[in-house]
Amino acid sequence: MSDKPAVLVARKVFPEVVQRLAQHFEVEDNPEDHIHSPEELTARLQGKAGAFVTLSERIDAALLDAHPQLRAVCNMAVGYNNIDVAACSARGVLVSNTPDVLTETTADFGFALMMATARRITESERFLREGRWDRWAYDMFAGSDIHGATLGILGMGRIGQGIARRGALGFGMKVVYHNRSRLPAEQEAPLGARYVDKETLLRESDHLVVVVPYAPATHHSIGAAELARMKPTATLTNIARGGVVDDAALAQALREGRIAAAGLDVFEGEPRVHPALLALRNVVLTPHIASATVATRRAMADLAADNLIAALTGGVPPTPVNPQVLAR
Ligand code: 8YV
Repeated sequence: MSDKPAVLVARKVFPEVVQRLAQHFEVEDNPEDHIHSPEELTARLQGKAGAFVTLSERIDAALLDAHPQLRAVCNMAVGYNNIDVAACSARGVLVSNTPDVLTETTADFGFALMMATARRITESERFLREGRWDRWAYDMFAGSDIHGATLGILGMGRIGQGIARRGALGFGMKVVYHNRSRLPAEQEAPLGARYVDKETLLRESDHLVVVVPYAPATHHSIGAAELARMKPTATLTNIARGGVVDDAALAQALREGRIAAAGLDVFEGEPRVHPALLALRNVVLTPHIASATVATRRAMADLAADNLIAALTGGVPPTPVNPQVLAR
């Protein structure tokens, strides 16, 4: 028997990262990338002191109660709505996430998705591939401008600010935002960003990008009532979490032309996608890949591993979500 603590790496990740963890731990990994049911996850956590998890693994009170030996849950994601942090804290289980390392990559993608949506890139590509392009036409796939337009940001955290920076400094967009709290003046000023109430944000945005974390308080932050307040020419981009936008209400608003188009990287109940969205032409749909560059995914995996190693070897985890657990 080894005296190394045992850990679970719940999903397939970079072999180099698994090897690094194996220098410190008895690692049970998942090279076949099997998606575990809650029962299977509970079974695989048997005897594990730590878990390297992703958004696909739900860590709740029942699972924690079945595993009192568990001391650290390290998420390879900046968002952690898959983890009941309060239940972890109450049981002294450290939770960590992967902020900062994915900010710029995710902001790049959010901006690209917004542009693809406004300029109808995937819709026009489908048309071309289907062999339907036989002439020039004055209004063929005419979309809406990015430069000079009003960029609305719901959720002005690190990623929201990254998108605002791209819009203001790169494309001459006017930036309006709504957030739990207003940014300090020295952060607003270089972007010319204007803090507005949600009503004004919805009314003024030509391109609204949603970047708030998911929590009960942000559930369906954009639903039928909010969509009704937007411009009929506006686009909506969601790179936050499924559930922040009401997908059924969005599909209906898009069908009825109440907004022009939507770009969605996240979905309620993903990897399933609402069939009403799949039936629309004025949507750009991507499979939750905003952080997916090789370098950023590697940095996220390394940071999750750094947290796990520190948490279980007496070090200081770099990015804890519930640092109060460490003080005990
Ligand atoms: C992850 C994400 O790839 O970081 C996040 O919160 O949504 C993505 O970057 C995904 O959550 C996998 O855990």
